[in-house]
Amino acid sequence: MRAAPLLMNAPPTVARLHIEPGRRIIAVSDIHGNLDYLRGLLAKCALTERDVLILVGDMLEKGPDSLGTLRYVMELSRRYEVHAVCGNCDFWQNFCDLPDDPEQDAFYLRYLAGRNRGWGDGVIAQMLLEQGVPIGWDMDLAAAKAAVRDNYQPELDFLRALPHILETDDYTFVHGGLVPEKGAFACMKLDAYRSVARPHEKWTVVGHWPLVLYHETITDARPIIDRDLKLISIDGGCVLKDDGQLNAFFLPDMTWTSYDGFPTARVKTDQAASQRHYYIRYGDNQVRILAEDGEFARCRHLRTGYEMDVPVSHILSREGDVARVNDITDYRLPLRAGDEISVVRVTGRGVMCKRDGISGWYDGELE
Ligand SMILES: [Mn+2]
Repeated sequence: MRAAPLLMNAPPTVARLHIEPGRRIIAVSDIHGNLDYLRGLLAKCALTERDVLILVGDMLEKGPDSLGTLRYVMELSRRYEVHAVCGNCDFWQNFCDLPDDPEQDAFYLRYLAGRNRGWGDGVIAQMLLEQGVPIGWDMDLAAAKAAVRDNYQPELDFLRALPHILETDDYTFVHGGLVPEKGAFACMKLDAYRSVARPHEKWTVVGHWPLVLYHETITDARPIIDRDLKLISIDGGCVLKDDGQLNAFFLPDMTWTSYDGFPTARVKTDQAASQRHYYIRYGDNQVRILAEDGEFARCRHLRTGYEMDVPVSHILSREGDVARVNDITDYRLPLRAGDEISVVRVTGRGVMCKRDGISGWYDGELE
């Protein structure tokens, strides 16, 4: 018997959960197949049986190990109290559960053979590779669906069981935004929810929209606690941003920690914050290239006219002297000699680095 597929315009499913007062809730979103970051973050949190771990969607896709992450989450949920909600990258049971349809199959073919538009193999592709099923533009999709259906029942069942909304006595967890009247898919994929959200009755925790995108002049991946909206946004840009991090948000304490895989170093000299800086980011990343000098290009942001030097490797595409660039800032971090920074990348003109969730540059030498 075929399981009922998740239909995008169906009402969201809601799970209710009672959590005994005194237990620590740890909310984590947007792991995106980065198992190393998840392990690193949970080690930093010192997860115990007393904690309630809530994964706020997008466990899978875009990162290196979606299948391994899924299995790790399933294993964790046998040893700890773990609850997950479905993100817009998580409902791959539909690969097996949807009735055959040419348009839908064309989508799955682009996802598999096109390596998810360049992001790399996702969970279904990894299952097929593990089974030795060939992936390519001429692949047999019916055979691929059968191979997944026959060999990954526990994984598919785990995904099928994910609710879109998780309600506790005190909190709501939803991946994109709390818009049940707009259907399941809207709850999973509501971009920049904080910009359109109305005040919530209960504190609501969301992921999906990388926090850095809420800032215009600074690259800040720290969780945002919006007290007017009773909204907590926690997506640190893990995988999606080159300098992203995985945030863990603790309730009821309203504190957080984060993990990234970057090496750390201490700075040798003081550095004052830049007075003027900008963050060119996804969705608003068109620049005119004014000059190029080996490793860097002088760029003028088209919308604002702001000029900064951008590593040439950040240029995503270009047509003549107009280009789109990967997220970049020219912010000089305020630092004191001896401060520890995460080193994102060493360039010929300083170190791209992070400190306390904020990305920027350091011009001096490292210890
Ligand atoms: Mn998402």
